[in-house]
Parts: sequence; structure tokens; C-alpha cells
Amino acid sequence: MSDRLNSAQLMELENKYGAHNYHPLPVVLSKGEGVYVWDVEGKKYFDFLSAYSAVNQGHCHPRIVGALVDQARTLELTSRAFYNDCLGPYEKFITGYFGYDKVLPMNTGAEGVETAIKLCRKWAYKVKGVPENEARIVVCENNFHGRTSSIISFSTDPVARREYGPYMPGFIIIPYNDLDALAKALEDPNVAGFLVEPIQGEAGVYVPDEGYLKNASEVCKSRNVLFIADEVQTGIARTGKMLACDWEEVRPDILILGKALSGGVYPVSAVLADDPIMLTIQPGEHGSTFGGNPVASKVGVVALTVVKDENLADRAHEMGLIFREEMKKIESHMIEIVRGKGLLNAIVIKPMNGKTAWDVCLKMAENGLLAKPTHDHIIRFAPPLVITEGQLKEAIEIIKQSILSFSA
Ligand code: IF1
Repeated sequence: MSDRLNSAQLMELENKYGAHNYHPLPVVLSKGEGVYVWDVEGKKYFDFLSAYSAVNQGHCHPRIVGALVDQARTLELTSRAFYNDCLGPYEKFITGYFGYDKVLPMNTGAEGVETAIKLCRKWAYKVKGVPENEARIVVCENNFHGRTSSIISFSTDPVARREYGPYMPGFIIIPYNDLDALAKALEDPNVAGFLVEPIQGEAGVYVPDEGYLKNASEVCKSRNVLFIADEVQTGIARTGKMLACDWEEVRPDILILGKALSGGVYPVSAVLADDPIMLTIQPGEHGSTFGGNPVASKVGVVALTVVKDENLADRAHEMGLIFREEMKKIESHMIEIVRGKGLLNAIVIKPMNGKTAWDVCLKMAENGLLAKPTHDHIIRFAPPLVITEGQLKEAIEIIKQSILSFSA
């Protein structure tokens, strides 16, 4: 044991040799299984972040890790210069699973969003007939779609955006959850797409009014504008349905998936669309060295199979109902709002006696549960969807005791 580094030493290494682009909770993790993670000192925690919803199937799911290891030993990467024997079967599987003609495989969520933007523009020029370089995409205030320079160009969060200019033009920003603003923006005939998160994750798990997605998709249809859903965080059973759009029976024209598409073991993202849209991109016009590689393909099939085999959507729905009900029962003035859908939830914290959401998260960590504040006053709660009712009750007790320790 003595040659192993302790938490303090490992944090010091990251601080000294890593870029300072994060401010993590002071916990150093070295092992995970299901809903639990362990730090290097052996302390066990409930993981209520799930790597921002990448680990919906639980840490180190044996079937998913099995697929990863088997394929890594057999054939890891060919590039798309050649065919491989995993990609076709994966493409058939995922298009059948979500009901689209075609898939374009990428690696990270941001690449999925970039791909959707490029696809939407290509469709605008080739099919809709927008004059070249005039296509616009409507997006929402407080969006989060990733970190690339195009994507942060239409962010409204100064922390994500400032001092990274010059910015990419061609985006129109409207308020979220505002159908009038959308209808007005779509009067511009050069609008090609509306890119939206069905629930805004980074904004603080902001759930739009019922009917917003349905109406928004209908306005888009009437204006020949593509409805593009970023389900990187909300997708794959997190909100209690396979897709958050399923809650309103909305079928996006372009669907972006990432994170849990691999159960967290590998970066895998995908853009799904039907032929009239997807086939506007021709050979050589878009791609990625790693997108659609054999390991990602095998992992994707198994990760999605696990979601169905283990009924994770229904489980997320049921556990989410219990979670929000129990959170609302906690008698503390620190809890301002409890909101969410399925197992994507947030509590808005009112600081008390100088104690903020960050302090609550430190206290919860001390008590054996990991969650991360967003925007200083919001805590996101998103455990792996494999959580049992017994585990959930235990976790709820930790959250409750932690909050009450400040405000009793
Ligand atoms: C970070 C937040 C979550 C996403 C949606 C695309 C992406 C994301 C809806 C890009 C990524 C992440 C990235 C991570 C923190 C995290 C996050 F707090 F920033 F907003 F989940 F809530 N679309 N979300 O949520 O996917 O390229 O990262 O694979 O530190 O940036 P990616």
C-alpha cells in the first residue's frame, strides 16, 4: 500500500500538471460498480452524478465491459477507409432501435452536435433551397451543447464563451420554453433548424412546460425547419422514457445521442436521421478517425441492449417519482425547488448561514454520496438507473441528513 499515492498526493498531481479547466470536489475515485464508487482510501459513495448521465447502466457493467474487452482484443480500429465487421450490424441495430433510416457515428457529444449542425446546413442548401451561407439555426438561451468553438459561439453562458472569439455566425438565440419566440424566429425563411435540449441539463435541469416540445416540433414542421433534439444527456432512459422527446411523442428530424450510448466505458456518439436528410452528406464531406470503430460499435449494441433488458426507462421513472416526493418532504428552508424528470433531478438551494450548494455537496460526500453543484445554487441528482429502491432510500437519507445538518 505504501507505494500507492493517497488522495492529497493525487489531487496535487492534477493541480500541478493538469490544465486548470475544472474545479472538482476533493474526492479521488479509483473503483466503481453499479451505483457505487470508491475513493483511493477505500471509502464508498453513491454516485449521484453518473458522469453527467454517461453511466446510466451503472459503473463497469459486466456485459458492456465484456464487449469492450473482447473487441479490443480482436480488432480495435480500422478507420473508415475500410469496412469493418462490427459497424454494419451496429448501424442496423441502432437505426431499428430508435426508428430512423440512417445513423452517422461519432465519438463525443459535441461532435454529435457539430455533425447535426453541418447536416442541417447541408440539407438547407441542397433540399430546402436556402441561398448558400445564409442558413440559420435557432437555439435557446442557457443552452449547453458542448465545448467546441462553433458550439460556444451560441452559448449564453459567459464562462463557457468569453475570450474565445471570433465567433461563428448563423445562430439565432431565443428564450427556452417560449413558443411565441420560436414562431417569430421561424418567420425568417432562411432558418433551417431548431436545436434544443428536451430538458436543459446544465441550465439546472430546467423542464419545459408540457406541450412545449410537441408544439415546437409542429411549428418547425409547418415552416420546413428541422427539429434537432440534443438528447446527449436526456436520452437513453434517463428521464423515464427511452428519449425525453417520447414524453410528448415527438420524433426529431435529427436526433443526437452520446454519453450513455456506451454506458460510460468509451466515447460513443451518434446522429440519427432519415434518408432525405442524411444522404445530403456525400463521401469525404464529413467524418472522424474513431467514429464507428469496431469497439464503439460492439459497445453501443450491448449498452443499448442492457437498457432494454434491465427496463431502465421504467426504473428511472419509478425511482424518480420516489426521489422527488421524498425530497419535497424534507423540512428545510434551504430547499427552494425540487424539479426533474425520471432520474434527472435538481434541487435549488437557498444559501443559509453562509452555507451554499457547494457546502452541501461536501457534506454529502463526507456522508457517502457524490453530487455536483451547478451555477452555485443548484445540485443535480442523477444516479445510475440501475439503482434499487433500497439503495435509493438509503441515498435519500444521506441527502436529507446532510441538508438538515446545516438548517435544523
Ligand atoms: C463538461 C454540463 C452536463 C450535454 C448536451 C452535448 C454535450 C453535453 C446536452 C457535449 C455535455 C457535459 C460535458 C461536461 C459537463 C456536462 C454537463 F454540466 F456541462 F452541462 F452533463 F450537464 N449536449 N455535457 O449535456 O458532450 O462533448 O462532453 O461528450 O465538463 O463539459 P461531450
